[in-house]
Amino acid sequence: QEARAAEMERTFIAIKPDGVQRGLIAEIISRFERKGFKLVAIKIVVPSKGFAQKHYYDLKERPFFNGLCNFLSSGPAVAMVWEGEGVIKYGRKLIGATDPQKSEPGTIRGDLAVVVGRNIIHGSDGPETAKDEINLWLKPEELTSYSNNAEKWIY
Ligand code: 3AN
Repeated sequence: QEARAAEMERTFIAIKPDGVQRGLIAEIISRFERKGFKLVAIKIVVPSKGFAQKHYYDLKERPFFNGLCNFLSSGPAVAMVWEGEGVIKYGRKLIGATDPQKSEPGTIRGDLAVVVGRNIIHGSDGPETAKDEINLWLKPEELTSYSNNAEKWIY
């Protein structure tokens, strides 16, 4: 059980400023929590513009890059690390397609968002990105590792 916990997959999830302003923090956390994923780090931060540019570095050539960085740095965001088997891929499933017009009902964006520029949540898209984003947003001492009673019923 201890060994398993040490190897468990982790992903970086952020509630963007629109999600925070709309009072959706608990709603979003609840969906990951009820699924059976474990919250191992959380903080609320106002990202600087430079920080947002680092986070979205891969999109720097896209026409919406500047607006996107302004948006992410426009107010508090909630930075989280979630842990669990398959959490990177399944987290993306919980989130839904990038464009809320295309995300299915039942997903976070499908249920709670309307346009791509205000899609309320970010989730890492693969193991490498997850590692990079966790390192970018959180200090090692902000990450926890613990077992709870639920996991022996989940796994
Ligand atoms: P995802 O967040 O689903 O991984 P990405 O990585 O393709 O999607 O895009 C990152 C972010 O860029 C999206 N969450 C969205 O806020 C923004 N974005 C993507 N496409 C557009 C677009 N056509 N116009 C405005 N913003 C966009």
